[in-house]
Amino acid sequence: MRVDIVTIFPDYFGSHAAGEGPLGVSLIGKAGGRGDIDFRVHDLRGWATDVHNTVDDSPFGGGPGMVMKPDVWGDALDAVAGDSADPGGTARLIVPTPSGQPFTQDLAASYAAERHLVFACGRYEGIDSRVPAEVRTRMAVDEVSIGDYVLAGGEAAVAVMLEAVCRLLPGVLGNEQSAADDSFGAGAGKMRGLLEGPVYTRPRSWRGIEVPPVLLSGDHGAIARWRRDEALRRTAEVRPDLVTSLAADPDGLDARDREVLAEAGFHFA
Ligand code: JF5
Repeated sequence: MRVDIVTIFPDYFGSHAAGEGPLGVSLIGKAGGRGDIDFRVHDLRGWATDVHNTVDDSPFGGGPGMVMKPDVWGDALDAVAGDSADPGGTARLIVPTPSGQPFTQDLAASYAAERHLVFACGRYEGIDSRVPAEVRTRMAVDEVSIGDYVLAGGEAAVAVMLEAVCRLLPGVLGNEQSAADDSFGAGAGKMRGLLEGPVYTRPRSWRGIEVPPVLLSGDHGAIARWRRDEALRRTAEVRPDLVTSLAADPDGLDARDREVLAEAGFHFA
């Protein structure tokens, strides 16, 4: 996979070749180091045309802050994702913004299946809205939010998304199963749509707290049911919206699930 990142702060990402920054460490660093991902970080100011390397201007219609200039972004994206840079025309442009569609595990999985991702990091009040509109006439463009809060720029959101994507690439994760089984696991797993319940390791007793005995029982059916019960309780407690979604899916909750949720005080709509 090829990944291009356009930003006015290329230093944020460090040199992944030197193992620096969010691209250099952990799973992403291993993926880059093994050649599974070809990362390229570009300074947007390289496409500015005036002596001050200006990338922003005042908003039409007035208001606070600055808006990133469409001409600079247009030339940058032509160079990084345009026809000559991407002969197959297979690039997908991802623009982090609080007003985008939610970034989900399913979206991460769809990005992990792409050949070429281009991330456009906005700053200030964002990028002139004609840029995504025009680029969309030639390639897939996703305006994506990683959550309901406002960052100073898209760089941290790109680091988050790349970490979610890279661990799904074939061979990147040490344990292939754990990517499918964790919270929001993208696989066809039986825990899909639920948060992970509690996990334990040795010692069996720690500071007077015992590991739940069922986990030591060797009864794999009982363990699986207990884990699902705990996952349901936790999800009902902290993410009732997820339980409501599961309850709306005909295959989402069985009778035992509904019993556990009722005992936990969850009321179905
Ligand atoms: C950004 C203008 C982009 O703040 C974010 C963001 C929040 N959730 N998801 C992304 O992106 C950076 C800030 C201001 C455009």
